[in-house]
Amino acid sequence: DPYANDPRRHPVLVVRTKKPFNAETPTSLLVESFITPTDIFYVRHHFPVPDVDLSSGDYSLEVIGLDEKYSLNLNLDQLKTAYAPHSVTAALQCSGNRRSEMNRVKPTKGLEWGQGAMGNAVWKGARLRDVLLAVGITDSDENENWHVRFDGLDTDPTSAPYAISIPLTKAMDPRGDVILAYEMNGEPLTRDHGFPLRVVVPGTTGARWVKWLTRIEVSRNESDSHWQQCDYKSFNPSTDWDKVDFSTAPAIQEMPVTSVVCDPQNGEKVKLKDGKIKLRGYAWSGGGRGIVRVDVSVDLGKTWHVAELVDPVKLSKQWAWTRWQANLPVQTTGQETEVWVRAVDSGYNTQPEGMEHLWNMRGVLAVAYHKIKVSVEE
Ligand code: MTE
Ligand code: MO
Repeated sequence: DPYANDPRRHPVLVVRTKKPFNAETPTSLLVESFITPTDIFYVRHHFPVPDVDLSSGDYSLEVIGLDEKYSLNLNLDQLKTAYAPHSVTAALQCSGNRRSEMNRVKPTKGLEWGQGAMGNAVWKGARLRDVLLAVGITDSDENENWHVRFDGLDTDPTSAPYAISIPLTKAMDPRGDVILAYEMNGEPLTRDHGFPLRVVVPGTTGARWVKWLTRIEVSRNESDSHWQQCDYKSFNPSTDWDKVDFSTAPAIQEMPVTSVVCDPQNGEKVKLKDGKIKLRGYAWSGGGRGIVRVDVSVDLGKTWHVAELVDPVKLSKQWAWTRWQANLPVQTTGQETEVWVRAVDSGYNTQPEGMEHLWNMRGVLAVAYHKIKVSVEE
């Protein structure tokens, strides 16, 4: 069993698949803290978890500039001492977060994620920009359309590593905060989250945050891996597996704005307090666009209330999520009440109303209004 050496996990995680291990955080716990504790942070693996023993000296990071003109080989200590550490608070979200809501329109292909394939953490590591400068990459117009490829230590049955790329402009942006992280929430990375090293690409979808990072290469082209070329892309609802041409769509990088009601949960009974119900959740947008407003409705959008933003927000370079809360007056009608939430980001982008026209065969970017039903009791 190639999975026999996988680490032990927290029992509270909601397991979607065991081998490979894929599990999400219950959203009632997500909303409890700005920083998601590492042991209950969602886990998304394609393969068994690599087991790196730093004392054996086997681990190293290879960094290769364009056309192999310059290259570096670093062990973890060398990376830590040669490059100034930088900390970033950033949310990590899977492209397929909330897929189960899209599956209610029509089944898609992918893990049956609820709303917990997302978390917010403090990451610390070397700036990728600094490492790329050391292999001869400069700030120039010439490399505007180049890419940075990342390989993990985990491999598929044909021995191809999990591999992905991001645009070089994001990697080189001095304010882009892309780091090669060796710490998560003040501790060395755990095996499930990429020990000893992972890429952190704030504002960008989880698939690009390569874990167990062992190789970086600057290239004129994107990674030619399956995951870069034939996954993590979206199509219109009429495109299905038999007619899809993956080369026609760009890879998902930045993610669109999303928001979720975490408490109460769908189907829960809620007690009125002074004629009101209390709602709590999270909101986030990609590309560093801060959340400027969260709207909630308990009457199918006839009236909207502005929720209070719990965590501080900036308009740009806002990588972290923002929790929100609202106290809303509700009539008890004996019927279930629908609660809707949607967020607006600093580009005034907002969420579409329903999943129907957002539907795509891979079930990614499921960012419609989050709608839940609760029964309200006196
Ligand atoms: N990196 C490697 N090497 N292998 C993987 O399977 N999964 C990716 C990304 N990095 C993956 C990886 C995906 S799809 C996501 S959503 C995030 O890691 C999940 O990170 P987490 O498990 O730390 O939450
Ligand atoms: Mo993902």
